Amino acid sequence: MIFNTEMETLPREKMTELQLARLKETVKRVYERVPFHTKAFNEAGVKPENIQSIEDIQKLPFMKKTDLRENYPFNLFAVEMKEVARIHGSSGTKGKPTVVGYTKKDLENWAEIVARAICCAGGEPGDIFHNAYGYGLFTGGLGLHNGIEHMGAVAVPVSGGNTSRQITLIEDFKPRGIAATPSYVLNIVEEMKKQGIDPRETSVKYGIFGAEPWSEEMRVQLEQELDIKAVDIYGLSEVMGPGVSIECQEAQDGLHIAEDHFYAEIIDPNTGEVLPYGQEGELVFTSLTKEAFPVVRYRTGDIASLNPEPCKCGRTTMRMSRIKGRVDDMLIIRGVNVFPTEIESVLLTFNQLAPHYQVVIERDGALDRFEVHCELTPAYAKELSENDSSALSSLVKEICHHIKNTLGVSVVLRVQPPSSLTRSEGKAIRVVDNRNKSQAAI
Ligand code: DLL
Repeated sequence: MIFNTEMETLPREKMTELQLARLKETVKRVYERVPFHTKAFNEAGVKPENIQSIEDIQKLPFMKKTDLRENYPFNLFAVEMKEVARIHGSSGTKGKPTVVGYTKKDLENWAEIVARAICCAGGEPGDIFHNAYGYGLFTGGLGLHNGIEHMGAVAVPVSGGNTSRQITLIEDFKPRGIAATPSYVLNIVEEMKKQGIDPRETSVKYGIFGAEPWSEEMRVQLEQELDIKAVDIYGLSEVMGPGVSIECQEAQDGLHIAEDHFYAEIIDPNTGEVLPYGQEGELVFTSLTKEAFPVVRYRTGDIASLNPEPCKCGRTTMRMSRIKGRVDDMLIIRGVNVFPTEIESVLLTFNQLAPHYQVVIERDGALDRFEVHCELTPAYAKELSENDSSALSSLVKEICHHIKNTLGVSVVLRVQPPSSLTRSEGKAIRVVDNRNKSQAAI
């Protein structure tokens, strides 16, 4: 059963027509109700009536994360507080938290968007669904939760953490679906193996993984380890939360955007110029139906590309590529741009390595030193301890060589014993920047 099939299969012209009508309403709403937008529109010399075609969106000014921080907590809300039904936000590890609000109608729309997303991933009404995204200000837990209930599945609101209890509940409740960050699922898998449980033998058939960048190689690993279909779900609190886009289980080839609610653009992050389909750049979203917290051309900081071609699953909605990384998390290693996911892709081709890693940047005199910390699998560590240790140095050489060949950069590789890197319960910290002793969560 697929929710709102009509919206997912509209011909492109019809979708554009709908988007334009909703865009006009949104633009009018923010211009009339939110002083921040009135000022920004006036400065850009644009009025709501100047939006006559969907391309006219390019006349509108961008919004950035700093605008949310500067208007903390509620100055970007477009409704009075008595109309707000819920608040979410970011954890604020990089400064003040950012706060977003939802009216009852926003929450209903979001529940429907997520219900559609779960169906897209292979979910069916009646499924028991293990939701291991964190509940709280973070949108992952409650966002998924309302969608699970809305589609007629059974929500198990386990949240993140307490991994052995998660395993007991999976064993006892026998869920068909599971949602968590990919890094936390790996953590659950590892714990299952420690307990002598074969992760391939559980009841789980599909996984909805996201909230952090992950690679195609990681998908292969998760699908094999758990014998499931794994799909990528994307979203951000500023735009709504999880469900802005999701892969379909049929094609697993790009994430279908809920285009009736969100308009996507790709821009050159340096110039702000809109880029053609297929070209990689920064993802920008405009909300089309949100009441409490509409966003206009919000710069997500995430790198992706767009594909308007209909999908083999039958949906006609625009697809975005998997997120390569965040603009802020791009590593510039001696002039070469590298994202942690690209390093992940290389590491995961070595079956001697466990799928846990971290990039650590150290100050080395005047230069930056990039270290990649990774771990051996327990099986390979055991094999090594029984054989000669020169095998380890040849493995390190081979991995470094592979990184150099594929990404064009030299890194210092630190291969560590099993279970030595910190495990995540939510979003993994992939980059540790020790130059200023500050940590960046991605
Ligand atoms: O992470 C919402 C979410 C919850 C998405 C559960 C998916 C599942 P925020 O905490 O506001 O919201 O963080 C948003 O996380 O701008 C991306 O940088 C990153 N992100 C989210 N999903 C993906 C994904 C939630 N599938 C930020 N792939 C976004 C890569 C992702 N990065």
